[in-house]
Amino acid sequence: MANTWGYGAMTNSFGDMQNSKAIIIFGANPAVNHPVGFGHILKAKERNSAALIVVDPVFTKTAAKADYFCRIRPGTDIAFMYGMLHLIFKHGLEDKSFIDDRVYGMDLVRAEAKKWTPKKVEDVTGVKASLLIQITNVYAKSHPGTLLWAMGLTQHTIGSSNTRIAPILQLSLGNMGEAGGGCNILRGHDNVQGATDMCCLSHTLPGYYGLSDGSWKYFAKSWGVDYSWLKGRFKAKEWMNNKGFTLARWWAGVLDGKNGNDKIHNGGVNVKTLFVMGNGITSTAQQAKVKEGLDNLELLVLCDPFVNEAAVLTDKQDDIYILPTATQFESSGSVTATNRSAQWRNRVVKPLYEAKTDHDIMFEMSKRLGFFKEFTAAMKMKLKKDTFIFPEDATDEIARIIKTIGLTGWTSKRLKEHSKNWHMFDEISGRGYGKMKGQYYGLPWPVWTESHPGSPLLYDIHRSVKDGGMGFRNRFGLEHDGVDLLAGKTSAPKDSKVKGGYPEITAANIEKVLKIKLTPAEKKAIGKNWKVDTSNIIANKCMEAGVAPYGNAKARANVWTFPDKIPMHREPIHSPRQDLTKIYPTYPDKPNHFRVDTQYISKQTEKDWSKEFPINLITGRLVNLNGAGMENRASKYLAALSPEMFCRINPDLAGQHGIADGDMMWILSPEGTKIKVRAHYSYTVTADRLFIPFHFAGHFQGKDLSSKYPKGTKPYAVGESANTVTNYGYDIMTQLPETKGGLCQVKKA
Ligand SMILES: Nc1nc2c(c(=O)[nH]1)N[C@H]1C(S)=C(S)[C@@H](COP(=O)(O)OP(=O)(O)OC[C@H]3O[C@@H](n4cnc5c(=O)[nH]c(N)nc54)[C@H](O)[C@@H]3O)O[C@H]1N2
Ligand SMILES: Nc1nc2c(c(=O)[nH]1)N[C@H]1C(S)=C(S)[C@@H](COP(=O)(O)OP(=O)(O)OC[C@H]3O[C@@H](n4cnc5c(=O)[nH]c(N)nc54)[C@H](O)[C@@H]3O)O[C@H]1N2
Ligand SMILES: [Mo]
Repeated sequence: MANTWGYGAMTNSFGDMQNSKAIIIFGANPAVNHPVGFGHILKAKERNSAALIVVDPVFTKTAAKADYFCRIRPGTDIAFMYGMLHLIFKHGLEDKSFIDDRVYGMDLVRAEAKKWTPKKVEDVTGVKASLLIQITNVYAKSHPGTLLWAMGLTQHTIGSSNTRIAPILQLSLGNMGEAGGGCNILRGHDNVQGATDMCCLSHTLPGYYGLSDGSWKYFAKSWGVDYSWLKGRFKAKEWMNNKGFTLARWWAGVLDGKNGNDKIHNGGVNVKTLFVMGNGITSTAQQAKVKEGLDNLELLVLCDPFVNEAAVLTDKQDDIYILPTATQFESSGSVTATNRSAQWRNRVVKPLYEAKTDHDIMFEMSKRLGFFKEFTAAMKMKLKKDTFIFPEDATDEIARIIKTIGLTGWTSKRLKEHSKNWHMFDEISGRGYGKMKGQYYGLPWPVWTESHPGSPLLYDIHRSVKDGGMGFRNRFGLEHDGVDLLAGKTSAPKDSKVKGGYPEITAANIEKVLKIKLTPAEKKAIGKNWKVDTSNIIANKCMEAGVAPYGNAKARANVWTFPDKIPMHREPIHSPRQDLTKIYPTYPDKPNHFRVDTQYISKQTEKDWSKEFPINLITGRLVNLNGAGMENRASKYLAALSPEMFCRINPDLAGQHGIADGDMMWILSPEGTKIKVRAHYSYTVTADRLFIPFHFAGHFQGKDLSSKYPKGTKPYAVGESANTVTNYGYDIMTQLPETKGGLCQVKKA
């Protein structure tokens, strides 16, 4: 099961932040989690005197470098950003022509922002009105400003709304499509951007093609397999276009509504097998439920270079297989970075001992399950022989098929050339020198054609499409409720033959929009639209006309298909402010959310959770450990930096509970679960909140599971998983767990 927490990609890049005049960070701690990238932020501070504003419930190492620190209450960023928008509109600091030409629905935002006075924002977020006014002034008046976010915005029931309000703020100031501006979403894992782009997800096909008959047919053709064969892999046709379970809630699929768990919609059967490829499992919220899910599986397969601690957590005795898997150093291929650029990675050593690479495991599995031929058919199309070369032919298959995000130019040959010449590019602009001149490092997508240079800044109309320019994508029709959705007069990218906005390019409209004539041969070869045109005629003609194949439309501030058309503040399910849950209640319950009935309002109103559990629980990261932590806790030197699981607790709170610095303490959760951890006194947190890292496993609710590791595999550090006490709660669109918005109580152990 792949792992793609959070969403989005950087519109710009780390290097480009050196062009910023102001930097605002919401819910990210790059000094710890992106320490190399953070160097660029520090350079912007030194060279441009860029103001650094950090909005975080915890005083982090990033906050320590900030000019302004806003200690926000968890889950209230929407209120905070509306507060900024309130002041921006009130004082006329918005970019009016940008909004007029390039944004749809800002009027709704303006009306909502009007309600969020600094005083009201102070009450909801805990950030002083004077500080809000000060930072808004600095940020709105320093153009260009860049906005960064990461997991502090996404791991909430309103995470998807958070990821909309942030771009809205940037749009209001005309900070999109500008060097030094943009929304820079700091991605997580090595190649998590690539995993997202390939849609190792349960609700899309690769390249974000939707689950529709049209997409399946396009893929069947491109993969060289029969559509009817693909259809035959499903129980019935309807399941082809049905979202699957997510990583967050596969366990609900196993438990099938038993013991009071949420009901599932899975055709009358429950999940029986879990096949894990590169996830720690102890990194998932609600570990007691995860354990119950693991215990009830028929088969558990863990492909991992280490002993995946799912095997330690479960009481299941049989039918658990750990397949020794090779690491990145033992394999090669392309990976995608946080700024949409690719790198070619070379193998360092052959797989050690009996380890196999991930792809070899998949090939072997497909052989035994009887579909190796179909699985590899697309890779054989290039050589037109019954053979293929891995991974080159896989990369070229991706380049051939994925048009949506413009991967046509990502051929293995070009990617290798870029990685080999990585020193021939500028660190700020990404522009190449010498023989790499005219290209951008790693060909950040979209790379519309095989000779396109890549697009270092998304939505940048100051450069031509041929040089990486583009407007916003036309994706949702030409008008909505009578309002034109295409961009306005001054919005066409530089050198465009077509002025103003234009629709996405199809076989039907290409002649009219580009004012060209296709030859009969071209008419025969052209695909229906730019997304499925493997002839590349649409892309090539568009490049000649300086037109982005995906159109030039307005960005949508109003997303009429979502539960909240514009982002709305809604209190976390487990909120310390019961008074505010009445004014800003969570969503209605959502049946069949990725196949699982999901509770919102019924959970929020079940009782006043804050009476018993008054403390905000914040989970996050440490610099020496990663994710579920097994890889690093198995390193003697990294483990030594944090040898045991701990909690950062304010001495005032600790004092109230008789907990001395260094004492063992319990953290109790509304889930009825608890963990035993070491208290570390810290003023980085206030007395109403705790910070715990989520990188530990090997203890469960006070019990040491050390004896369950296979001989010789116990890591140097084990401890309680933070996720044993994270609370119920899932994002309304993506089902990401609310691991940054829960409640807890503390007790001396
Ligand atoms: N050393 C190290 N580096 C890593 C990783 C690692 O495990 N270790 N993991 C990688 C991965 S997978 C990812 S996704 C990235 C994640 O990178 P980050 O998102 O930076 O990671 P976190 O520390 O989880 O969370 C960031 C901050 O969000 C704050 N926060 C919590 N709730 C809220 C809120 O409601 N509002 C706001 N404004 N802030 C909030 C937390 O206090 C925390 O400081 O890091 C990557 N880099
Ligand atoms: N409470 C709380 N929970 C969180 C978060 C949080 O902030 N708070 N953050 C969430 C986020 S953003 C993320 S991304 C997840 C991260 O959580 P995980 O995805 O569980 O993170 P990792 O520990 O990196 O797990 C990767 C597993 O893959 C194995 N591995 C490494 N290389 C390879 C390889 O080449 N092939 C295979 N097959 N396996 C390999 C490792 O040994 C490890 O067991 O945690 C999430 N959980
Ligand atoms: Mo992540």
